[in-house]
Amino acid sequence: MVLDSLAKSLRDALRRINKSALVDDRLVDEIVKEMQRALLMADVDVALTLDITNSVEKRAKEEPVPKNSNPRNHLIRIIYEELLRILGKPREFHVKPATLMLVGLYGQGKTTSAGKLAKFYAKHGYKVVLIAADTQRLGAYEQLEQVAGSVGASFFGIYGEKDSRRVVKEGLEKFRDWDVKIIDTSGRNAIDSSLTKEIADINDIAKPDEVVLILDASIGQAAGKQAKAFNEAVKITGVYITKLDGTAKGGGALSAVASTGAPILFIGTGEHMEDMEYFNPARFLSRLLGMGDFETLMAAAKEFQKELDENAVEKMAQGKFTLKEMYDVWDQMSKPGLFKKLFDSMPMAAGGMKKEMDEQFLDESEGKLRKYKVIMDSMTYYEMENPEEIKGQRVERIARGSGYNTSDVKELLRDYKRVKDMVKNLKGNRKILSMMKKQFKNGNVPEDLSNLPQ
Ligand SMILES: Nc1nc2c(ncn2[C@@H]2O[C@H](COP(=O)(O)OP(=O)(O)OP(=O)(O)O)[C@@H](O)[C@H]2O)c(=O)[nH]1
Ligand SMILES: [Mg+2]
Repeated sequence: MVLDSLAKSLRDALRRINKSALVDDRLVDEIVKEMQRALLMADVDVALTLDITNSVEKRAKEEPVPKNSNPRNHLIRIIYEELLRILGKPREFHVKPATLMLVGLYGQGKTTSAGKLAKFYAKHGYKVVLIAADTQRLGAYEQLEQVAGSVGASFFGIYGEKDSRRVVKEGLEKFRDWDVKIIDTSGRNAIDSSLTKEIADINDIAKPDEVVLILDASIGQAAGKQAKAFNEAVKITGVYITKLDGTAKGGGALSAVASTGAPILFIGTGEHMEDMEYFNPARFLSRLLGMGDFETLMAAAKEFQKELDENAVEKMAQGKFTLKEMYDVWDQMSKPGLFKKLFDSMPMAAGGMKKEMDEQFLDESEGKLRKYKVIMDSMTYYEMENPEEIKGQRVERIARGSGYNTSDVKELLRDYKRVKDMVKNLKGNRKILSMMKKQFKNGNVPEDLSNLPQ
């Protein structure tokens, strides 16, 4: 588990809030003190820690509790929102054909992460080549070749060649038709002029879509300084923080990098090739706090409130329901039961819709949902947004990437269409629409945190 002890302290604090009969200043003070201790132990910067915890204290003592919440949930929400601030903003990342250059100092995890990224892209059905541009370290060629073999990616290197520029030029030329090219560059002990020059040259030759800085989480706060220095030397487009599984200082690394404004794109959570995750601050925090569905419920509550204002219940009924919406719901609600819970909390039972939903969709076996998620993971952003374009070759590529058959992909598309039609049918049902609106207006949105798994 990532950031074990920070997670444990924060979870204990939330549990305590949930159990307390009364939210008073004394409880807030104790919780704030516990948060301070936990964040500092995780190597989060002192000033940042104080900023966050002071803000929690002030808001908890001064902000009125919204009428659709209660003091306990309100305090938890404040803690969640303040902690989220230290993780930075997510960067949209689209899985599509691309050239990636990985940079970083010695031993940060560049070569391992190159393999993980190759596997990630291959899972999406793309043809990937790993290019060995680390011409400095002995054995770098063999290591990358071995990694490429283990993830089923192609490999290019020139054995014994010292000029990384030549390797990159020839590699890109030879593997021109490959979808994804990942360049593993050489490290140094520190950022020096030879490293910046080498990276700048490779950058000119390869014109990569992404320049990803690889940083070892165990350096804690120092990751922020490194991110800044690299960003000044070469423009980085994202950061990959490795070894979050094996350090107590991960909180420091994440928060320090986020505070430089460099987006954290991925995290490495183990030595195996599948131990990598796309980094989404809100999702990461919900999981850390042991509330897989916390963010979703919050987001849903907020979203519905907003939609109400914009009259978007009708908008949704008019059709913005792509695979992306469907995926987000599934992805965030790891348990299908929660999906059902959300729908149950809507007053749809009145129409035949809920029954139909149950039959068609919600009560499907977990296996099917899991299968659909894997298939959707193999789709590109464009495909998720435009499901009607998924046919022919695309179906085949997605099937190949996910390890399922084309018939499974088609089945998913059929089910998606059914749900979409159901949502669309809402449009015609004025009675249900007006009931939904009234319900939302009453603030009757799912925000009951007391039932969440502890
Ligand atoms: N636990 C854990 N170990 C990791 C992770 N990422 C990389 N490692 C390990 O870190 C060590 C160094 O990784 P490399 O990928 O060789 O690092 P590098 O940056 O390519 O190193 P140089 O080529 O020497 O500059 C290896 O033992 C990896 O197994 C991770 O996310 N978790
Ligand atoms: Mg390496």
